[in-house]
Amino acid sequence: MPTPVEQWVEECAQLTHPKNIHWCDGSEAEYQSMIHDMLETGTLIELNQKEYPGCYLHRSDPTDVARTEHLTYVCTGERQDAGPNNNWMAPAEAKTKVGALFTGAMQGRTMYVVPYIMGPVASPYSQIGVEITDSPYVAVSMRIMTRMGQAALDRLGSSDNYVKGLHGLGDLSPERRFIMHFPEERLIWSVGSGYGGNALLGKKCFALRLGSYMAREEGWLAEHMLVVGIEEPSGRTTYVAAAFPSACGKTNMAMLVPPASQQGYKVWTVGEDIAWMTPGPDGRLWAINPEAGFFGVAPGSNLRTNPNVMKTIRQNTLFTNVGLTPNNTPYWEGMDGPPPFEALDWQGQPWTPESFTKVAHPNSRFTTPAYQCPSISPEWENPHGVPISAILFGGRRANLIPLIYQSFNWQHGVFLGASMASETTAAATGAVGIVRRDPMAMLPFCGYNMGDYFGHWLRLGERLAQPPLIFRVNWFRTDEAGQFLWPGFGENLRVLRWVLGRVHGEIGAAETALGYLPHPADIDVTGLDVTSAALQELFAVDRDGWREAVAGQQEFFKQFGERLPRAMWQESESLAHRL
Ligand code: OXD
Ligand code: MN
Repeated sequence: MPTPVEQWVEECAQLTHPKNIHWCDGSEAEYQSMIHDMLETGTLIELNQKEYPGCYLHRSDPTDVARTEHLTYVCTGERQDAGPNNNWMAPAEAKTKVGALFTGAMQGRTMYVVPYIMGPVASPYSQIGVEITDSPYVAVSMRIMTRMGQAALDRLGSSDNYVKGLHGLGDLSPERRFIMHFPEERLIWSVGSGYGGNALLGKKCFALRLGSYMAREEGWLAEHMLVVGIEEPSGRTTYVAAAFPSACGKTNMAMLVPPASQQGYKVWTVGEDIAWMTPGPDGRLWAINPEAGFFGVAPGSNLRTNPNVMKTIRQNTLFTNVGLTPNNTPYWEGMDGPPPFEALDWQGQPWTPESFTKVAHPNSRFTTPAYQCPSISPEWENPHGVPISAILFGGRRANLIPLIYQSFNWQHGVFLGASMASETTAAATGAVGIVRRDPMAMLPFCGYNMGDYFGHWLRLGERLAQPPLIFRVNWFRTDEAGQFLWPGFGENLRVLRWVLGRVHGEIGAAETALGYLPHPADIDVTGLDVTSAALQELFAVDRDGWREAVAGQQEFFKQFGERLPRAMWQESESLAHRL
């Protein structure tokens, strides 16, 4: 009697007609043999094995270099359940349309069956997925990003409680690219892209879009958040989760190295992109990192911005769309040292510093195992997770939003997350630098109507006897000349120390229209090139600017109609009133 997963694999094979089917066991030998095959076909290029042992370069199709939100759909029976925040297609129409693209799509190719666990192998909060793919690059990437192979099949047994993901490269044409989510069936269909979040289905598709849908049904949260443990000189460690939109420094904050002035502090990495958080029996919120690796943005990474990631990616790492030096090492804009005199760009074309083009694609990435990270937390695989004391919501905003402020309470904190906006980045196709609403940094990732999502957050807070404190942060304020007002990176620890002070009731705050703001004297700026005028600006409340912002927030809220919880609207009215 075939198990449910065997049955489903058979159905997919009948649809896509692969030449053969390979069930991935997740072993090292299997990984090496797949790498070997991809070196033969040119899908991977071997990097300098002395300097970057176990590292390879992949170049994706030039039209397939970032998540494509406009081709990503949530296919619920009722359009309203997907909400105005998602593209929607009726499930039957989606199956017909995309089914046609899958018909015979794997002819002459190998179908890889990739069973995987999202979360630590033995955690009660972990979930199982199976991705079927015709891309060996996707299969090996899944081995880095998840607990992949036999362990997942063993945990699944003959159960049908897993998320199904069917992925095919198709012809890679954006015309025939669709990333379809069927949350009511716990099913994902992705065709026409081999890149990142479009193709590694455990990540955005499962851990966030389907995850958020499942989390609402089951009473937990699936969020676009890093998780860190901040250890103080006293030895006390406090866990903080932080939501930032894509390519806004989550990986850097997750691996923050305290600057020389902050000796005795240590930041431990639990996760750098996604957190699954559940109320525990003690009334606290407990978080696990569902992933096992980092799929991070390469450009801008260097020994100053993120020394830990630079050490992490020196071995066993797949690089995608970075440049290549004559020494066969990876290169990207903002990497340490002078640019190479000559190199190959991300498409393999000759490049020199005079080329006036980017050597690496702005969304070029590394895929690397989390355990290699020097700052990985000893608790990162704790099956019970870590208790979260504070949640930060941060966007990339040149003006208006202070460096940090704290919400009055949980409900106000949910409003701070719900009213967040940020400038767009290269992580998704489309214009860069446009301010768009991005509640909780989840706009591209919430698998259901965001009005209902805000309601879910509000209700979940009621179950927490000790809810995390909620803050908004903005590392990206600039002055009139466009210069950053705050140095950011490791120096953000100075701001995080205020968070710890608030969590432990050890530091005061000023009550303002926006929320609790730090007394500027409580942010330690000794040794920094931050003038008191800059500090004033970082904590100023521009009332006119805020009145305009509230009007914008309300416009955004209106599109959710009856699905918007009254409390969210009331919060925006109260803010307007306080201004
Ligand atoms: C990511 C993203 O890849 O947010 O993490 O785009
Ligand atoms: Mn992300």
